[in-house]
Amino acid sequence: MIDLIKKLPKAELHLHIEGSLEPELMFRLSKKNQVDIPYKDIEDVRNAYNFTNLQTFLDIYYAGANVLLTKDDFYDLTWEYILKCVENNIIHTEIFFDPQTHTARGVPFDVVITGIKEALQDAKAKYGITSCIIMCFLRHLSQEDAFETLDAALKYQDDIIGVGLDSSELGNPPSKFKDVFKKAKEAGFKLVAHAGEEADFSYIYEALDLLSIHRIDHGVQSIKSAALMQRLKDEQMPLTVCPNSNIELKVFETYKEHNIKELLDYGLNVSVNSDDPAYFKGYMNQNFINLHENIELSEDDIVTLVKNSFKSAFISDELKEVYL
Ligand code: ES4
Ligand code: ZN
Repeated sequence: MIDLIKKLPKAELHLHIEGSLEPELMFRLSKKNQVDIPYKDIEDVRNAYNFTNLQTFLDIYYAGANVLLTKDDFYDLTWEYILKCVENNIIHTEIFFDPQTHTARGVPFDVVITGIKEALQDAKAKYGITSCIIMCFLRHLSQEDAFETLDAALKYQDDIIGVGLDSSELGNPPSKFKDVFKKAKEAGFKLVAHAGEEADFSYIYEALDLLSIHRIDHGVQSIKSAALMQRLKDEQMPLTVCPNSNIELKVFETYKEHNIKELLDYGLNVSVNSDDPAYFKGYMNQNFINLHENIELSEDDIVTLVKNSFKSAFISDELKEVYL
């Protein structure tokens, strides 16, 4: 089984590039840019990665991102993730970035997007890896702030395929961003949103009905509503599930309690993704291996999960045919 997991060409649909910042690169950039980080060594960092919920993770994740300043920093960050794609046999990836985390520190939007984009161009040239970029609004900030971010992105519509919604979910429902998602839709962006990660399934209904999203990020709380499950199945709405993340952030107490197999058996369009792999103990293959070691998944289940990623990717029908 582990052989099959490693050998299958895979796609990733839910990956925060800032969440792929490994401690080694964090230290290198901290020294180079003279930005302090609250750790004395790599071991100290690993010890700090002990989360009790989403917010305890986000506090550490935003602190880590402070070391990213220049175009080269964003290039190096993205390139290191691409090398992990090669190791994990990921042949297509859709990458989230959080522009507000950087513009709030005075790092221009242009520096961030250009560094990421150039690494992705090199990934295509050197490894044939295809990719797209999705810009996320931070939901703990205001809708007005999101509007400013959307305005900055309009210039980069050739580079940014879609917009998403991430950060602190509880207390920041999708309805808060209804108007900015409407504008993003009119501008032609694909739409996704984190929903039903920690918050209840009403957030998933809001994301579907008020934001008109094309995919749900996480969505594991949908299991609490039979009506919602039926709808997600009927619409074959993609759910980009992130098993390691859910365990590390205590959405489920243990791997054995993870509900991905129930979602899959019900007929939902679920995929496996790594979310913030530098913080959640592993990249794509490790997510599959952990699932395999804790949950009874057949070879067919693994193949279905992988196919669902390609099926739900923001790529042309022609490229989908090639990949499927
Ligand atoms: C995130 Cl796991 C998760 N949830 C919500 N927002 C995020 N940003 C980065 N990782
Ligand atoms: Zn996420």
